[in-house]
Amino acid sequence: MADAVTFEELKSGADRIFEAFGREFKRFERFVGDNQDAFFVQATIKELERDKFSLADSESLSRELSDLRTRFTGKKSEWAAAKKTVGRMDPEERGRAGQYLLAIEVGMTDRLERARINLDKITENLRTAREAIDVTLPGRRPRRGHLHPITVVREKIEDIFVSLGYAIEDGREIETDFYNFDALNIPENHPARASQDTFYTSDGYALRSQTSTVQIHAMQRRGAPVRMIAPGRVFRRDTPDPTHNPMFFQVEGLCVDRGISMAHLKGTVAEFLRRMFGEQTVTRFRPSYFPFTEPSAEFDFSCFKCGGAGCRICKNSGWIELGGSGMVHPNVLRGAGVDPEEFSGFAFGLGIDRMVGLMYGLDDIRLLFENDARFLEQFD
Ligand code: 2NL
Repeated sequence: MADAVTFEELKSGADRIFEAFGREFKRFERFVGDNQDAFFVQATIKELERDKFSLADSESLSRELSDLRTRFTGKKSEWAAAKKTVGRMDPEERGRAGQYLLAIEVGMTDRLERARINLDKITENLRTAREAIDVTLPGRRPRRGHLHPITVVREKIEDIFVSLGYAIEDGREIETDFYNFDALNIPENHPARASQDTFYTSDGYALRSQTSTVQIHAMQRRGAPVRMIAPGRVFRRDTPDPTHNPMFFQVEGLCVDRGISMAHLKGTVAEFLRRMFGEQTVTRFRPSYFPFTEPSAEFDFSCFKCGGAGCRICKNSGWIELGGSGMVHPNVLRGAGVDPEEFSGFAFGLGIDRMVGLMYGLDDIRLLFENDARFLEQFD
C-alpha cells in the first residue's frame, strides 16, 4: 500500500478541523442548549431582545449555520476526506481511528443540530411576535360622516311641512313632455320647452325641470283634497356660474281643497319661513306670472342676517327673494283630473341650493357638488 496513514497523522488532521470548527461555531454557541428545556428558548429570546436581535438577524444566522454545517460535515468537506483515509490505514488501527473520528463528528453534529433547532424556535417566536396584535390597545375610531348641507336643509323643510299636515312625495326624474309641460299649462311654443333650456334623452323624454311633475302624478292618483310637498333634483340647461348649476334641488308645495284662497297661500308660506328663520321673519308677495298659476306671486322674506336693516347677504335691500307661488291654474287642475269648479289650490316652489347658499354664506353654489370633503366638512 502506498502512503499509509498513521493514527497520529489522522488524529492531528481531525483535531485541526475540530479546532477550526470550534472557532467558527463560537458565534452559535449561545444557541446550543438543552432542546428539552422550554425555558431555554424563552430565556435566550429575552437576552436577544436586549441585544436588539431581529427576525432578519435570526433568519440570516440560520442560513449561516446551515452553510457551516455543509462546510464542516458535507460530502465535499475536509472532514469527509479525512474519514476516507481510514480505509488506507493499517487494519489494526482502523477501529480506534473510526471511534476517534466518530466522537469528534458527534461533537460537531450534535452542537450544529441543537443550535439549528433552537434557532428555528427563536425564528418562529420572533415571527409570531411580529404578527401579534395587542388586543388591549384602544380601537381606532372610524371617522364619522355627516349629512350634506342640502340634505340638512331639505330635511328641515320636510319636518316643517309634515308638522303642518303635508305629505312628502317623490317621483321619477325622467318625464314625458305631458308631465313636464302640457299638464302645467305651458304652451306649445314656450321657450322652456326648447332644447336650449331642457335636457332631452335621445328618445324624447325630458329631465324634469321642476318637481311639479310629481304633484301632477299625485293629483291623478289621489285626487283632491291634497296637501303635499315634492322635494328633489331638477335639471335645466344653464351654463354653470356661481349662482347656477344645471342640476339643483327644489321643493314645490301644493294644497288643493274646497275653498282654498290666496290667504291660505300667504299664511302657509309666512309660517314656513317663520319656522325656518325665526319668529320675527316677515314675508312679502309681489305680483308675477307663471303659466301654471293664476294669479301668481313671487315671495321674499326679511333678511335673517340683518333683520331688514340691509347687509351683504340681502344686498342692502333688507329682503331676500326666495321663490314663486300662486293659485293653481284651472287648466292644471282639470288636466290632473280635479274639478276646478269644486276645488281650488295654491302652489309654490323654491330652490333648496339657493337657500343653502344664503344660509351658509357660500359665494358659489357649485361648491355643493364638487364632493370636496374639505369643503363639506365645514358644515358638520
Ligand atoms: C319658482 C316658481 C313655482 C309652482 C312652482 C305649481 C305646481 C303645480 C301647479 C301649479 Cl302642480 N304650480 N308649482 C307654482 C308657482 C311657482 O315655482 O320660482 N320655483 C323655484
